[in-house]
Amino acid sequence: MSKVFYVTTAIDYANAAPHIGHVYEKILADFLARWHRLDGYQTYFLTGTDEHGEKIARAAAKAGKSPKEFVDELAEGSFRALYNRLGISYDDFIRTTQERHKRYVQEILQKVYEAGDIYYAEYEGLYSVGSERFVTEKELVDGIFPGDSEPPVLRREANYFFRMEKYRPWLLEHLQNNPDFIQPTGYRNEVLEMLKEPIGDLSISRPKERVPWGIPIPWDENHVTYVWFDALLNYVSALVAEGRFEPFWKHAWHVIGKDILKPHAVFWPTMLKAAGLPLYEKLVVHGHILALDGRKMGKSLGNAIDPAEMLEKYGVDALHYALLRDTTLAADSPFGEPVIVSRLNSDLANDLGNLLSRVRTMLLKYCGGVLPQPSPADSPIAREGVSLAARVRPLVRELRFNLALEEVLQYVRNLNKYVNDQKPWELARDEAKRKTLEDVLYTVVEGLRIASVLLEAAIPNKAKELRRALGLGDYSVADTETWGLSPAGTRIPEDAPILFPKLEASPNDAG
Ligand code: ME8
Repeated sequence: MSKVFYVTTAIDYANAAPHIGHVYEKILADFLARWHRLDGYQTYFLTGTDEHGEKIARAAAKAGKSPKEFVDELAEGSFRALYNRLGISYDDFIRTTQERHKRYVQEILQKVYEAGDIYYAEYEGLYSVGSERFVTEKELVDGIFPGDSEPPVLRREANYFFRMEKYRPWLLEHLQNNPDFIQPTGYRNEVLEMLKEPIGDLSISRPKERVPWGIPIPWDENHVTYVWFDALLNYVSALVAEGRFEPFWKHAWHVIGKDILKPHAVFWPTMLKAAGLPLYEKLVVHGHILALDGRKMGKSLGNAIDPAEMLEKYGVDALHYALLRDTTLAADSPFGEPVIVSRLNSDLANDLGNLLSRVRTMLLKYCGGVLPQPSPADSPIAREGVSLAARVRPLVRELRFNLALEEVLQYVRNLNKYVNDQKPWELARDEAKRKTLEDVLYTVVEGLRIASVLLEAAIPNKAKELRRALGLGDYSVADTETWGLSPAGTRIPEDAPILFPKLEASPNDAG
């Protein structure tokens, strides 16, 4: 039976440069994609940019550019370029201004229209341009929709509407029957709460005279498609255009932030149902990245960290690792430079990097740089190693990435302790203990091989570099469940750079 996995991120609004929240989400999805590839799943990973709507049109006008020119620069020059440098292992990058996407949106609109689920009506309500949707009085805090910088505006216009309310009982039942559909559970409960009361119908068009920047409604040239109806369809349009709807769609996991829960948990499933498409498998919701003082990060507050600068300073692996290890999906997570520095020093330099350099030094000194032939092993540390994947795998599937990484790091610490206890440097002084010495060193190499594979989704470059420094190639997660796959006789390279150079002090200490 072949295992299939499809993971997506929210497509970022191409209206300003990417921030650390955007990067965090892409790293979460990248971790899932890499893990599933390593664990034998046929995997497809989609990310991209959301390029239509009022918010973008306004930003373009402010920059004195045409919307197309504006989004081209941001999507390619900012978002995609940064994600490439960050090692985000996407298989496809969708932009909602691409023909392949526009064509599909029009096809689905036509289909839902013909099925009778779209009607024309006049509507009056409060509109949030920041969030690009009508909001209810109940959703406002002190007259403002959370996250917006301006209060919503009262708007009255004739639009096309999607009969969303009609699907509410069905959606509620689906959520009740599928406790894992929206995870972590706190977000699922929020959605169950939303669905207790009428959700209304969804306005899915905008008059072209007011918002010309959008996909034309196929049967009415005076209207363009509402940006959310357009954007959500990216998850399917990208697959259809590339002939990959099968086998991937049914296995879709959407990674999104908590502020866009309603569009993904309410609009999107009902849209899919009306279009006669199967539902996605899981909505993976994450909290927000906050400044270290627990406040929202913002340019105006002066407490934002620039992801490009962090990448430049600390590298791909440390940034991925710290964002995965020091956050949880269920809540907002304070994050900043000192967090990266302390994780880099403790887990990566002290525990992992140091173990590698210890074992390399001893192999070169005592074994001529050649991996010895081990005796058949049944030691506690070997048993712990081969059973590690069975503990890490469920933690990944349950979205507890921090705990999954901690599980592997605990094993690395146990390996360090094993070296301290076995004292290879003492064994080396006694020729009668030669075999024991060789077994100890082989055990450490094998333990590091296992740990490196189980950490690879979080430290993709360094995990490979670590194995290269031991003369080893690549392995799957399943290969960590067998002891002894590091080939005896392997010659390790004489020189290898320090895996994670330790940083002297946190930038805060340095002033
Ligand atoms: O919402 N911490 O785009 P977007 C963590 N185009 N994640 C954050 C964050 C923070 N501080 N701030 C934002 C959109 N995000 C739409 C999506 S999907 C069909 C359309 C997350 O650029 C946010 O929750 O405003 C979202 O998942 C993603 O960044 C893109 O946000």
